[in-house]
Amino acid sequence: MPTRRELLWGMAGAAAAMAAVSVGGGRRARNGAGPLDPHADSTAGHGAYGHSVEPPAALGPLALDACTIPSQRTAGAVERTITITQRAVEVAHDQTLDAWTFDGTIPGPILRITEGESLRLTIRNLTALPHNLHTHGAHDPTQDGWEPIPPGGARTYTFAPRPAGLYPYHCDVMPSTQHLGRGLYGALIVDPRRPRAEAEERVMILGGFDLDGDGRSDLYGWNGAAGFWARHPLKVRASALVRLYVLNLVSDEPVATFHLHAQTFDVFRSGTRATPDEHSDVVPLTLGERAILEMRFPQPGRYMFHPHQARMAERGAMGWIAAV
Ligand SMILES: [Cu+2]
Repeated sequence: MPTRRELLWGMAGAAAAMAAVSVGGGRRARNGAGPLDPHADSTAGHGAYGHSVEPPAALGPLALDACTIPSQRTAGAVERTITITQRAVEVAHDQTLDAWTFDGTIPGPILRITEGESLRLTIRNLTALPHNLHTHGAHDPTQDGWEPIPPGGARTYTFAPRPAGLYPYHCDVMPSTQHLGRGLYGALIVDPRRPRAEAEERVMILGGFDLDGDGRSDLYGWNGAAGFWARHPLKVRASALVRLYVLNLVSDEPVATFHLHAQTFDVFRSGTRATPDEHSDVVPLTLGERAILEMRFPQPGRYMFHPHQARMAERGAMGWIAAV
């Protein structure tokens, strides 16, 4: 039987979904070239592409940096406390998700550790429903994080994540479409003992936003906001080695791709090997799958990226990389 909170959520979600259709640009998406957004940054080419989802107006160009630019490689053990909260998060212009978050953001904080070192995570649940934080990869199974943490509860897990690679962490409480669709996911980078080459590093997590709570994503976005990277291109230095940590946390589609225009990249699937598995311009990622991509942009300019799934690209997941 649904709780009062869930009933309220359902009502609010239904209203949001109706707004998504009328305001969020389903109409504009279908005819391909909606009216130009008066707020659009002309340098981003926003609007001219016909991309219909506007990002939250309050988010400036640096707003998602904390979820996008990882810290430097760490040495030694890492200890973190992560708090699960419920809060309203604007995921597109005038589109608010009644979100569950790790530390207040979608996605949660980027976790980083060197292979073999100890990671100690304390998870506090300040919401009214059970949640947890389960980390992918190999570790002590008693420290996996699958146990639901009751409202007001906390648990601590200590483990040495292995092998080196890129891993998602996420809430694993059922139904996972809801717990992922409302924002409970993030990235864990496990660096190899022998450091990877110096690079400009960015983490890009594709998520779906289930505005009406029906288990189906209504909007999509990289690092917690639909339309953001179309307005505010991901900036990298031309000619520098760029390393993208790309994860697919969309819970209700069997596959998503990362496709880059005008440049190709090395693909390190799951980031667990030192040599590339392939070289391409598109990489398919099943649910929870991820890849480290390495590329350079010798020619300054704007390079489009998006999932090749049209529904996702048209509903917020198209963006630009600006090599400057
Ligand atoms: Cu949960």
